[in-house]
Amino acid sequence: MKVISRRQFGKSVAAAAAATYAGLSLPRLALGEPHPMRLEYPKGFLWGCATAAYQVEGGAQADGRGPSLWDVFSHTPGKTHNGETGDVADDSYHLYKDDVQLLKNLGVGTYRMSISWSRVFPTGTGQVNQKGLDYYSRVVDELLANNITPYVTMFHWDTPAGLQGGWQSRDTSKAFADYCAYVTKHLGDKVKHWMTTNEFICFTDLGYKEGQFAPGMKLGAGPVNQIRHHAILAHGLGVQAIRANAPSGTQVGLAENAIVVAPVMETDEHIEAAQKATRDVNAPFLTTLLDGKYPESYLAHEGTNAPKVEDGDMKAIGSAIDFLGVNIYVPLYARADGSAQGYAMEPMPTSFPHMASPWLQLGPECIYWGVRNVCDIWKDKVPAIFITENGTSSDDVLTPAGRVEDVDRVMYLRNHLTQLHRAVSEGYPVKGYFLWSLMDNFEWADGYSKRFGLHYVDFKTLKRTPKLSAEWYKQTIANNRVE
Ligand code: PNW
Repeated sequence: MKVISRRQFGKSVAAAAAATYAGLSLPRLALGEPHPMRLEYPKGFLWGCATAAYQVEGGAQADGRGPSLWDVFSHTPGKTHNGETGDVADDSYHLYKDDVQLLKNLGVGTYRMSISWSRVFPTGTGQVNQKGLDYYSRVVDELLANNITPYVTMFHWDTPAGLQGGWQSRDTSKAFADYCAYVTKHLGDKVKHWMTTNEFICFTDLGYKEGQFAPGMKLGAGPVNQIRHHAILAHGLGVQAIRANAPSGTQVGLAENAIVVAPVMETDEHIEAAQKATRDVNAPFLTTLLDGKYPESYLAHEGTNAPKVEDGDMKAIGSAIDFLGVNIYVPLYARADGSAQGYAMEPMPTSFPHMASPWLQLGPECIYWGVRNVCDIWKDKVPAIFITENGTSSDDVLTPAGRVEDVDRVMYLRNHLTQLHRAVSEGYPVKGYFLWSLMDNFEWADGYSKRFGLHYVDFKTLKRTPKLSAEWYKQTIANNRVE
């Protein structure tokens, strides 16, 4: 039996394709020989890590920072695990140089971070706090000096507490645009990639409808729809403000946890059903933003609770974006069912496997369908796509030898990157991947009880220790393929 060596295979793809193995037209490799291409990513694919200001910075009152709704919420008894707060978190406010070295050691080309609005504008609007802006200037300089490109999110949930009414007020959307304008004016020469907001649903519905996140309210459908509208309006006005104040060539997008609907099986009818469902389940946010209008079905469903829209709002909301960032963790499933809407959502069985966070159900194909659905549906409106978050919690244990054997995290990541590779190889414009997260941090209502980091953080000493997953990610980046 003739065995084609790796080198021959690489040289002559055509010959390899024609080779037959047991009657099938498949390239022939020796059993166990690694595929010469393995799961390689394209040259220039951007590997990164993500964090958010309130989750890592600490320094809650340092240098004139004003309180955010998350400071207020986490200090309210009963709202977070054990009453934990982001007062100190990873103290990245003071240890940012160490954190840049962690990034450098991983070999990442980029870092997604966010700016704490109330560091720059302590009450959200009006008086600027120069020291707050200076901090971000130092962080960005440190990243650039280490050849790491900053991708910066303007708002990752830490609404300044000084803004009366928070997202219930339309003025907050306008204040956000002013804040974006100011920040891009002052950092726009160094930062070329901006995201306006992170995950609409988490600072609107979870904060104002479910009450699980700041500010912990439980409002009805009318006010909640108006809050959602203010959130997407803030994004739209933010895009306009960034474009008006940043040098040309600046790229603007957002990071959205587009809800992923995977087809129950990959046949045309079920794929079509999953894509119809994708439009519907994302109606108030991504669908409206990319369509530039609210879907008729959403307006009809909400009736008198539909949002009040002013002239110019939809134009701002539908502003063209340079890239779409999607945060992808979990799938939902749909099937075609012959109904008027064309699909049925599948209930998730209680036996569906999940990671250390109960909500973090394991279905790695979600990253493939997350990319494919939005690109198929919105095509040219999504010129480029980044995975702005993907990762998992794990019940990490630091051994006396100083190791964390987080094989479950490695399993999660490997399977997601395998599925992402499928999207890339099919030609979807995925440009980069940001792993959530660089290090363990303040996991919102879960406090410090859920660890998402590649680095283990001892929250007493603030010592960072690379986990097995950090070694794995380093290898993956170095070889530009799934390891
Ligand atoms: C994201 N869900 O939140 C956030 O952007 C991060 O700040 C956060 O730490 C990370 O994911 C891990 O939770 C999510 O229920 C919150 O599907 C909830 C969900 C997904 C993402």
